[in-house]
Amino acid sequence: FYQKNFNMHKVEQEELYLVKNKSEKEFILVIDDDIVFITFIKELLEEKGYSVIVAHNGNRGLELIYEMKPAIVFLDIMLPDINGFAILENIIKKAKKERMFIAVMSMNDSKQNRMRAYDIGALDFIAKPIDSDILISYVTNRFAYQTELEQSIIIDELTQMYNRKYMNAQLQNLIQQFTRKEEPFAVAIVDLDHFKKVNDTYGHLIGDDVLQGFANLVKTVKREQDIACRYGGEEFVILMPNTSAEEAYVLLERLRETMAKKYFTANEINFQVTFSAGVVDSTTVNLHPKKLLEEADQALYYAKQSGRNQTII
Ligand code: GH3
Ligand code: MG
Ligand code: MG
Ligand code: MG
Repeated sequence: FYQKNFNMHKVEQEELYLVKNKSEKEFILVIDDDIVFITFIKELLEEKGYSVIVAHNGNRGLELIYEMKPAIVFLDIMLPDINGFAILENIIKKAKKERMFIAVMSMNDSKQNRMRAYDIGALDFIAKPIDSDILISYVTNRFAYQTELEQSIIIDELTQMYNRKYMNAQLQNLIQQFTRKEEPFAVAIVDLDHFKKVNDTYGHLIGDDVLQGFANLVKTVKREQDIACRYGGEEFVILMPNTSAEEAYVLLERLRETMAKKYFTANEINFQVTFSAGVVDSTTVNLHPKKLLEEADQALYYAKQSGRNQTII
Protein backbone atom coordinates (compact mmCIF):
# COMPACT_ATOMS: atom_id res chain seq x y z
CA PHE A 1 0.00 0.00 0.00
CA TYR A 2 2.78 2.41 0.94
CA GLN A 3 4.71 1.55 -2.20
CA LYS A 4 1.64 2.23 -4.31
CA ASN A 5 1.10 5.68 -2.84
CA PHE A 6 4.74 6.56 -3.06
CA ASN A 7 4.80 5.76 -6.77
CA MET A 8 1.64 7.69 -7.38
CA HIS A 9 3.13 10.73 -5.70
CA LYS A 10 6.25 10.52 -7.86
CA VAL A 11 4.21 10.20 -11.04
CA GLU A 12 2.18 13.26 -10.04
CA GLN A 13 5.23 15.38 -9.28
CA GLU A 14 7.06 14.50 -12.49
CA GLU A 15 3.98 15.13 -14.53
CA LEU A 16 3.26 18.49 -12.94
CA TYR A 17 6.81 19.60 -13.59
CA LEU A 18 6.48 18.62 -17.23
CA VAL A 19 3.08 20.11 -17.87
CA LYS A 20 3.81 23.38 -16.11
CA ASN A 21 6.47 24.03 -18.71
CA LYS A 22 4.08 23.47 -21.56
CA SER A 23 2.00 26.58 -21.65
CA GLU A 24 -1.49 26.73 -23.11
CA LYS A 25 -1.61 22.96 -23.31
CA GLU A 26 -4.88 21.19 -22.79
CA PHE A 27 -4.97 18.54 -20.13
CA ILE A 28 -6.84 15.42 -19.28
CA LEU A 29 -7.10 14.89 -15.55
CA VAL A 30 -7.52 11.33 -14.30
CA ILE A 31 -8.62 11.06 -10.69
CA ASP A 32 -8.12 7.45 -9.78
CA ASP A 33 -6.29 5.44 -7.11
CA ASP A 34 -5.60 2.46 -9.38
CA ILE A 35 -1.95 2.76 -10.43
CA VAL A 36 -2.23 0.08 -13.09
CA PHE A 37 -5.13 1.88 -14.73
CA ILE A 38 -3.42 5.27 -14.44
CA THR A 39 -0.24 3.96 -16.02
CA PHE A 40 -2.24 2.44 -18.85
CA ILE A 41 -4.29 5.56 -19.60
CA LYS A 42 -1.30 7.91 -19.29
CA GLU A 43 0.92 5.92 -21.63
CA LEU A 44 -1.86 5.37 -24.11
CA LEU A 45 -3.00 8.99 -24.35
CA GLU A 46 0.44 10.56 -24.14
CA GLU A 47 1.58 8.45 -27.03
CA LYS A 48 -1.23 10.14 -28.97
CA GLY A 49 0.05 13.58 -27.97
CA TYR A 50 -2.33 14.36 -25.10
CA SER A 51 -1.18 15.63 -21.71
CA VAL A 52 -2.44 13.55 -18.85
CA ILE A 53 -2.24 14.66 -15.23
CA VAL A 54 -3.20 12.35 -12.40
CA ALA A 55 -4.54 12.53 -8.87
CA HIS A 56 -4.81 9.52 -6.62
CA ASN A 57 -7.46 10.92 -4.35
CA GLY A 58 -10.39 13.27 -4.50
CA ASN A 59 -8.81 16.23 -2.70
CA ARG A 60 -5.78 16.22 -4.97
CA GLY A 61 -8.12 15.95 -7.93
CA LEU A 62 -10.01 19.01 -6.80
CA GLU A 63 -6.74 20.92 -6.36
CA LEU A 64 -5.66 20.03 -9.89
CA ILE A 65 -8.99 21.15 -11.31
CA TYR A 66 -8.31 24.58 -9.81
CA GLU A 67 -4.60 24.69 -10.70
CA MET A 68 -4.45 23.08 -14.11
CA LYS A 69 -7.88 23.70 -15.60
CA PRO A 70 -8.07 20.40 -17.46
CA ALA A 71 -10.43 20.17 -20.43
CA ILE A 72 -11.49 16.63 -19.59
CA VAL A 73 -11.81 14.98 -16.18
CA PHE A 74 -12.07 11.22 -15.74
CA LEU A 75 -13.23 10.49 -12.25
CA ASP A 76 -13.23 7.24 -10.32
CA ILE A 77 -15.98 7.38 -7.73
CA MET A 78 -14.37 4.79 -5.45
CA LEU A 79 -11.47 6.75 -3.99
CA PRO A 80 -9.60 6.40 -0.67
CA ASP A 81 -10.70 9.77 0.72
CA ILE A 82 -14.22 9.64 -0.54
CA ASN A 83 -16.84 8.68 1.94
CA GLY A 84 -20.07 10.35 1.16
CA PHE A 85 -20.69 12.80 -1.62
CA ALA A 86 -18.98 15.99 -0.43
CA ILE A 87 -15.72 15.79 -2.43
CA LEU A 88 -17.41 14.25 -5.46
CA GLU A 89 -19.97 17.00 -5.46
CA ASN A 90 -17.29 19.67 -5.19
CA ILE A 91 -15.27 18.13 -8.01
CA ILE A 92 -18.25 17.91 -10.31
CA LYS A 93 -19.61 21.33 -9.42
CA LYS A 94 -16.28 23.06 -10.01
CA ALA A 95 -15.52 21.12 -13.20
CA LYS A 96 -18.89 21.97 -14.69
CA LYS A 97 -18.63 25.61 -13.66
CA GLU A 98 -15.37 25.76 -15.61
CA ARG A 99 -17.06 23.94 -18.52
CA MET A 100 -14.79 20.93 -18.20
CA PHE A 101 -16.11 17.64 -19.47
CA ILE A 102 -16.44 15.20 -16.62
CA ALA A 103 -17.04 11.48 -16.95
CA VAL A 104 -17.10 8.82 -14.28
CA MET A 105 -14.94 5.78 -14.94
CA SER A 106 -15.71 2.76 -12.86
CA MET A 107 -15.23 -0.99 -12.69
CA ASN A 108 -18.64 -1.22 -11.13
CA ASP A 109 -21.09 -0.61 -13.96
CA SER A 110 -24.14 -1.74 -12.08
CA LYS A 111 -27.35 0.13 -12.65
CA GLN A 112 -27.05 1.60 -9.17
CA ASN A 113 -23.52 2.89 -9.71
CA ARG A 114 -24.35 4.36 -13.11
CA MET A 115 -27.35 6.11 -11.67
CA ARG A 116 -25.24 7.44 -8.82
CA ALA A 117 -22.76 8.89 -11.35
CA TYR A 118 -25.51 10.67 -13.26
CA ASP A 119 -27.27 11.75 -10.09
CA ILE A 120 -24.17 13.55 -8.83
CA GLY A 121 -23.91 15.30 -12.21
CA ALA A 122 -21.37 13.33 -14.24
CA LEU A 123 -21.83 13.87 -17.98
CA ASP A 124 -20.96 10.33 -18.93
CA PHE A 125 -20.22 6.95 -17.44
CA ILE A 126 -17.45 4.75 -18.80
CA ALA A 127 -17.13 1.15 -17.67
CA LYS A 128 -13.64 -0.11 -16.89
CA PRO A 129 -11.71 -1.82 -18.34
CA ILE A 130 -11.97 0.22 -21.52
CA ASP A 131 -10.59 -0.78 -24.89
CA SER A 132 -7.58 1.34 -25.98
CA ASP A 133 -8.93 2.19 -29.43
CA ILE A 134 -12.30 3.16 -28.03
CA LEU A 135 -10.68 5.39 -25.41
CA ILE A 136 -8.55 7.19 -28.03
CA SER A 137 -11.58 7.80 -30.25
CA TYR A 138 -13.54 8.97 -27.25
CA VAL A 139 -10.89 11.47 -26.17
CA THR A 140 -10.30 12.75 -29.72
CA ASN A 141 -14.01 13.33 -30.18
CA ARG A 142 -14.32 15.04 -26.78
CA PHE A 143 -11.40 17.38 -27.36
CA ALA A 144 -12.75 18.45 -30.75
CA TYR A 145 -16.14 19.16 -29.20
CA GLN A 146 -14.66 20.94 -26.17
CA THR A 147 -12.57 23.17 -28.44
CA GLU A 148 -15.61 24.07 -30.53
CA LEU A 149 -17.62 24.80 -27.41
CA GLU A 150 -14.84 26.87 -25.88
CA GLN A 151 -14.52 28.86 -29.11
CA SER A 152 -18.23 29.48 -29.42
CA ILE A 153 -18.24 30.97 -25.95
CA ILE A 154 -15.60 33.60 -26.71
CA ILE A 155 -16.09 34.29 -30.42
CA ASP A 156 -18.66 36.63 -31.94
CA GLU A 157 -20.57 34.70 -34.56
CA LEU A 158 -20.98 37.40 -37.20
CA THR A 159 -17.47 38.85 -37.24
CA GLN A 160 -15.51 35.90 -35.82
CA MET A 161 -13.80 38.43 -33.58
CA TYR A 162 -13.53 37.85 -29.85
CA ASN A 163 -16.68 38.83 -27.99
CA ARG A 164 -17.23 41.26 -25.16
CA LYS A 165 -16.97 38.58 -22.47
CA TYR A 166 -13.51 37.56 -23.68
CA MET A 167 -12.46 41.19 -24.02
CA ASN A 168 -13.38 41.90 -20.40
CA ALA A 169 -11.33 38.94 -19.19
CA GLN A 170 -8.33 39.95 -21.30
CA LEU A 171 -8.54 43.56 -20.17
CA GLN A 172 -8.53 42.34 -16.58
CA ASN A 173 -5.39 40.30 -17.42
CA LEU A 174 -3.67 43.30 -18.96
CA ILE A 175 -4.40 45.39 -15.89
CA GLN A 176 -2.97 42.62 -13.68
CA GLN A 177 0.17 42.33 -15.81
CA PHE A 178 0.62 46.06 -15.59
CA THR A 179 0.25 46.17 -11.81
CA ARG A 180 2.59 43.23 -11.35
CA LYS A 181 5.22 43.73 -14.02
CA GLU A 182 4.56 47.23 -15.31
CA GLU A 183 3.82 45.88 -18.77
CA PRO A 184 2.05 48.79 -20.48
CA PHE A 185 -0.96 48.40 -22.75
CA ALA A 186 -3.37 50.48 -24.79
CA VAL A 187 -7.11 50.20 -25.38
CA ALA A 188 -9.03 51.54 -28.37
CA ILE A 189 -12.78 51.79 -28.89
CA VAL A 190 -13.81 51.94 -32.52
CA ASP A 191 -17.31 52.92 -33.69
CA LEU A 192 -18.40 52.90 -37.32
CA ASP A 193 -19.62 56.28 -38.54
CA HIS A 194 -23.27 56.77 -39.52
CA PHE A 195 -23.79 53.05 -39.57
CA LYS A 196 -27.51 53.41 -39.11
CA LYS A 197 -27.54 55.09 -42.50
CA VAL A 198 -25.80 52.08 -44.08
CA ASN A 199 -28.56 49.85 -42.74
CA ASP A 200 -31.28 52.27 -43.76
CA THR A 201 -29.90 52.72 -47.26
CA TYR A 202 -28.76 49.20 -48.16
CA GLY A 203 -30.47 46.95 -45.63
CA HIS A 204 -29.31 45.00 -42.59
CA LEU A 205 -27.70 42.18 -44.56
CA ILE A 206 -25.39 44.63 -46.29
CA GLY A 207 -24.80 46.22 -42.89
CA ASP A 208 -23.69 42.79 -41.69
CA ASP A 209 -21.33 42.52 -44.68
CA VAL A 210 -19.76 45.81 -43.66
CA LEU A 211 -19.24 44.57 -40.10
CA GLN A 212 -17.58 41.41 -41.47
CA GLY A 213 -15.51 43.42 -43.94
CA PHE A 214 -14.31 45.69 -41.18
CA ALA A 215 -13.43 42.69 -38.99
CA ASN A 216 -11.37 41.14 -41.81
CA LEU A 217 -9.59 44.39 -42.35
CA VAL A 218 -8.69 44.60 -38.66
CA LYS A 219 -7.25 41.08 -38.87
CA THR A 220 -4.90 42.10 -41.68
CA VAL A 221 -3.78 45.39 -40.11
CA LYS A 222 -3.47 44.52 -36.42
CA ARG A 223 -0.34 42.94 -34.99
CA GLU A 224 -0.22 39.34 -33.80
CA GLN A 225 -0.48 40.33 -30.12
CA ASP A 226 -3.42 42.72 -30.52
CA ILE A 227 -6.77 41.39 -29.36
CA ALA A 228 -9.65 42.59 -31.53
CA CYS A 229 -13.15 42.22 -30.11
CA ARG A 230 -16.69 43.09 -31.07
CA TYR A 231 -17.92 45.14 -28.16
CA GLY A 232 -21.51 45.31 -29.39
CA GLY A 233 -23.42 46.39 -32.52
CA GLU A 234 -20.98 48.41 -34.64
CA GLU A 235 -18.55 49.04 -31.79
CA PHE A 236 -15.24 47.30 -31.38
CA VAL A 237 -12.48 47.21 -28.78
CA ILE A 238 -8.85 46.57 -29.62
CA LEU A 239 -6.55 45.63 -26.75
CA MET A 240 -2.88 46.28 -27.46
CA PRO A 241 -0.33 44.73 -25.10
CA ASN A 242 3.06 46.44 -24.72
CA THR A 243 1.78 49.53 -26.49
CA SER A 244 1.61 53.20 -25.55
CA ALA A 245 -1.30 55.44 -26.54
CA GLU A 246 0.96 57.09 -29.13
CA GLU A 247 1.87 53.75 -30.71
CA ALA A 248 -1.77 52.70 -30.60
CA TYR A 249 -2.69 55.95 -32.30
CA VAL A 250 -0.36 55.15 -35.21
CA LEU A 251 -1.89 51.68 -35.56
CA LEU A 252 -5.45 53.02 -35.39
CA GLU A 253 -4.70 55.69 -37.95
CA ARG A 254 -3.29 53.09 -40.34
CA LEU A 255 -6.45 51.04 -39.83
CA ARG A 256 -8.66 54.08 -40.24
CA GLU A 257 -7.00 55.13 -43.50
CA THR A 258 -7.27 51.60 -44.90
CA MET A 259 -10.94 51.48 -43.95
CA ALA A 260 -11.67 54.90 -45.44
CA LYS A 261 -10.22 53.75 -48.77
CA LYS A 262 -12.15 50.49 -48.86
CA TYR A 263 -15.23 50.07 -51.03
CA PHE A 264 -18.23 48.00 -50.06
CA THR A 265 -20.78 46.93 -52.64
CA ALA A 266 -24.59 46.71 -52.55
CA ASN A 267 -26.56 46.00 -55.73
CA GLU A 268 -23.62 47.18 -57.83
CA ILE A 269 -23.43 50.43 -55.90
CA ASN A 270 -20.06 51.13 -54.29
CA PHE A 271 -19.97 52.94 -50.99
CA GLN A 272 -17.50 53.70 -48.23
CA VAL A 273 -17.71 53.52 -44.46
CA THR A 274 -15.43 55.28 -42.01
CA PHE A 275 -14.95 54.90 -38.28
CA SER A 276 -14.02 57.03 -35.30
CA ALA A 277 -11.80 55.81 -32.49
CA GLY A 278 -10.82 56.72 -28.93
CA VAL A 279 -7.55 55.54 -27.42
CA VAL A 280 -6.26 55.30 -23.83
CA ASP A 281 -3.32 53.51 -22.28
CA SER A 282 -2.22 52.12 -18.91
CA THR A 283 -0.64 55.41 -17.82
CA THR A 284 -4.15 56.65 -17.04
CA VAL A 285 -4.93 57.07 -13.33
CA ASN A 286 -8.00 54.87 -13.36
CA LEU A 287 -6.78 51.33 -13.81
CA HIS A 288 -10.17 49.72 -13.72
CA PRO A 289 -11.74 47.98 -16.75
CA LYS A 290 -14.89 50.06 -16.63
CA LYS A 291 -13.02 53.31 -16.11
CA LEU A 292 -10.55 52.57 -18.93
CA LEU A 293 -13.37 51.85 -21.34
CA GLU A 294 -15.21 54.96 -20.18
CA GLU A 295 -12.13 57.05 -20.88
CA ALA A 296 -11.67 55.51 -24.32
CA ASP A 297 -15.37 56.13 -24.94
CA GLN A 298 -14.92 59.75 -23.92
CA ALA A 299 -12.11 60.14 -26.50
CA LEU A 300 -14.36 58.43 -29.07
CA TYR A 301 -17.07 60.93 -28.24
CA TYR A 302 -14.68 63.78 -29.04
CA ALA A 303 -13.72 62.08 -32.29
CA LYS A 304 -17.42 61.97 -33.24
CA GLN A 305 -17.97 65.56 -32.09
CA SER A 306 -15.10 66.91 -34.16
CA GLY A 307 -16.24 65.46 -37.44
CA ARG A 308 -15.83 61.64 -37.29
CA ASN A 309 -13.33 59.57 -39.35
CA GLN A 310 -10.55 60.24 -36.85
CA THR A 311 -8.70 58.86 -33.85
CA ILE A 312 -8.45 60.79 -30.58
CA ILE A 313 -6.19 60.01 -27.63
P1 GH3 B 1 -22.46 57.47 -35.25
O1 GH3 B 1 -21.58 57.92 -36.35
O2 GH3 B 1 -22.81 58.57 -34.30
O3 GH3 B 1 -21.88 56.29 -34.52
O4 GH3 B 1 -23.83 57.02 -35.90
P2 GH3 B 1 -24.39 55.56 -36.08
O5 GH3 B 1 -25.51 55.61 -37.02
O6 GH3 B 1 -23.28 54.64 -36.44
O7 GH3 B 1 -24.80 55.19 -34.60
P3 GH3 B 1 -26.13 54.61 -34.01
O8 GH3 B 1 -25.74 54.14 -32.63
O9 GH3 B 1 -27.24 55.58 -34.12
O10 GH3 B 1 -26.50 53.38 -34.90
C1 GH3 B 1 -25.84 52.17 -34.82
C2 GH3 B 1 -26.59 51.22 -35.71
O11 GH3 B 1 -25.95 49.95 -35.77
C3 GH3 B 1 -27.99 50.95 -35.24
C4 GH3 B 1 -28.15 49.45 -35.29
O12 GH3 B 1 -29.31 49.07 -35.94
C5 GH3 B 1 -26.94 49.00 -36.06
N1 GH3 B 1 -26.50 47.66 -35.71
C6 GH3 B 1 -26.16 47.21 -34.50
N2 GH3 B 1 -25.81 45.91 -34.55
C7 GH3 B 1 -25.94 45.51 -35.84
C8 GH3 B 1 -25.76 44.29 -36.55
O13 GH3 B 1 -25.37 43.26 -35.98
N3 GH3 B 1 -26.00 44.28 -37.89
C9 GH3 B 1 -26.42 45.41 -38.54
N4 GH3 B 1 -26.63 45.30 -39.85
N5 GH3 B 1 -26.64 46.55 -37.90
C10 GH3 B 1 -26.40 46.63 -36.58
MG1 MG C 1 -10.77 3.40 -7.00
MG1 MG D 1 -22.37 53.01 -31.74
MG1 MG E 1 -21.72 54.35 -35.02
